[in-house]
Amino acid sequence: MKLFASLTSPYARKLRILAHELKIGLPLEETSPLDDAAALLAANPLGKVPALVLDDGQVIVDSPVIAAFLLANVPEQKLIAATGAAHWQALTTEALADGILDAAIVLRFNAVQGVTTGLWLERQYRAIDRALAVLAMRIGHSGFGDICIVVACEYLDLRFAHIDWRGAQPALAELQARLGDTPAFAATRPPA
Ligand SMILES: N[C@@H](CCC(=O)N[C@@H](CS)C(=O)NCC(=O)O)C(=O)O
Repeated sequence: MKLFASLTSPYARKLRILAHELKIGLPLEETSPLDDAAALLAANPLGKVPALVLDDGQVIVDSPVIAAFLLANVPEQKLIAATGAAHWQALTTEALADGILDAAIVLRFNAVQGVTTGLWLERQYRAIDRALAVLAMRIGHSGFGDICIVVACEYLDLRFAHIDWRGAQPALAELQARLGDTPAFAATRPPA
């Protein structure tokens, strides 16, 4: 199988860290979504990364779906409860962390076009702040959830150094300090 992804995509980084922890080989087909490469568009008509292509040609898109696929391939994994309330809690943590990424990507693509103010952008900043506060209370509920949280926080470091999430949420800072240097995080840190 191969994962269409850029080295800076935080959604892809979540999957690469997960694959590392699950000891699943996940070869990368390095692809910038903005290039609209034919191979990516053939795999994912949305033109987004990450997209996973299996050896039989089957395609899986959207990082939560790909994450679920990877986790399902290792039944003895301990990163997320297989069923029950704890399972849904962990997936909700993933969704909140991904939601921070979604808001950050809106800010990022607007900034690239020179748009840095406006009601819609302010709304994204508020969503990020609120979600960070909630995620700080969800630390330690699941290994997978903690990975998702730290991926989102480190993406803010990469693109929005002015967002002082460490000052606002010291518990997140402590989690990032604990996980950020583990081999999976170190091996997938995006180039500056
Ligand atoms: N919900 C998707 C979001 C993926 C996403 O937005 N990826 C960005 C790169 S980090 C992208 O490909 N953007 C290009 C575009 O929106 O056209 C997921 O979780 O995989």
